[in-house]
Amino acid sequence: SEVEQTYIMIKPDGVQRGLVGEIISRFEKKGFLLKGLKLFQCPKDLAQEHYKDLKERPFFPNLIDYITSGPVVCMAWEGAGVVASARKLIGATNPLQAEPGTIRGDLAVQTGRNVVHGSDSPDNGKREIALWFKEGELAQWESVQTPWLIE
Ligand code: YYY
Ligand code: MG
Repeated sequence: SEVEQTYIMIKPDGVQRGLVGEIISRFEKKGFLLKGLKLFQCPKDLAQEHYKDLKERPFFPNLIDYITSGPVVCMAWEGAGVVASARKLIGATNPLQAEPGTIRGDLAVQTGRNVVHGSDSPDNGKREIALWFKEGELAQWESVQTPWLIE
């Protein structure tokens, strides 16, 4: 599959619950390449833009309050097939339905506190990384692991 990028975000509950290292580790150990990383207090307008497709849903105001309730950890990860693979690592939206072994399946119990976000398509990966990161915030680098991960 194509090399692509996905936007992964540890939500405020993940930060408050001390799960930052645990969640980053899941992606790091899998073998994807970290391109961007920051702790960030999200303003309301950015949260609304990020979730604009959901703005007519009844839970939208709660969702915006939740995402802006404390700092989040913003990440850009790169790799072949990273978008779909990250969604699998994250698990189903409702943590009670998420499989054990996934981040939400292991670490969360409620949809409204599901600890992590992941882009749902390569196009949304691009859109979301452009939304959350400024020019120059992504690193250009190569990991020494790459030849041991990709033949
Ligand atoms: O991509 P994913 O996060 O798994 O779910 P979405 O359907 O895109 O919804 C985004 C976000 O909205 C979800 O992670 C929690 C919240 N939400 C909710 O609070 N209640 C719902 N019934 C559906 C989604
Ligand atoms: Mg989504």
